[in-house]
Amino acid sequence: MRQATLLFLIQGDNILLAMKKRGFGEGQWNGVGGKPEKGETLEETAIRECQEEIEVTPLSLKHMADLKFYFPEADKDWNQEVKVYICHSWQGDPAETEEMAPKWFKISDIPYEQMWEDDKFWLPKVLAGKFAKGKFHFDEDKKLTRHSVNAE
Ligand code: 6OG
Repeated sequence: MRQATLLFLIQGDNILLAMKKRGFGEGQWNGVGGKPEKGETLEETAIRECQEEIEVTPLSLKHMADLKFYFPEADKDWNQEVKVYICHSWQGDPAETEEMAPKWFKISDIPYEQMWEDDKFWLPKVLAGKFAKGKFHFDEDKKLTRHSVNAE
């Protein structure tokens, strides 16, 4: 399965989400991230994608979750294994780019209804400091049909 990264900046009680302006997940809030380029480690991918998508350079990353996403359309390359990172220190101020429009939210006020349906099942655990492992199956309409999450 192809790999991808997902990263959230955290500052105190706030989390930075970014509105995806195009491509997979368009119109939803999410962390920043994407697929590795040739020869890159996933941490390098997480840093590069953050620079490209919101013009911020992460200075420290904490690996907090491994998630597997499955879709019925085998031809579309949507199935992916995503490593989730949180970041508490970075350089630069989040800025809007062609791909993403960043915005700070209170952790108590995360807009789960405007995010991928899986997020409400694992992100609260990650934000409580747990390492989460999950599998999520979606249907043709990108609705979640079944899932399992373990967190410790
Ligand atoms: P590009 O295709 O734009 O990378 N991603 C997901 N994130 C969440 N929260 N839920 C999902 O459920 C996701 N599937 C993929 C990984 C896609 C970006 O979107 C994340 C990448 O950061 C299906 O290169």
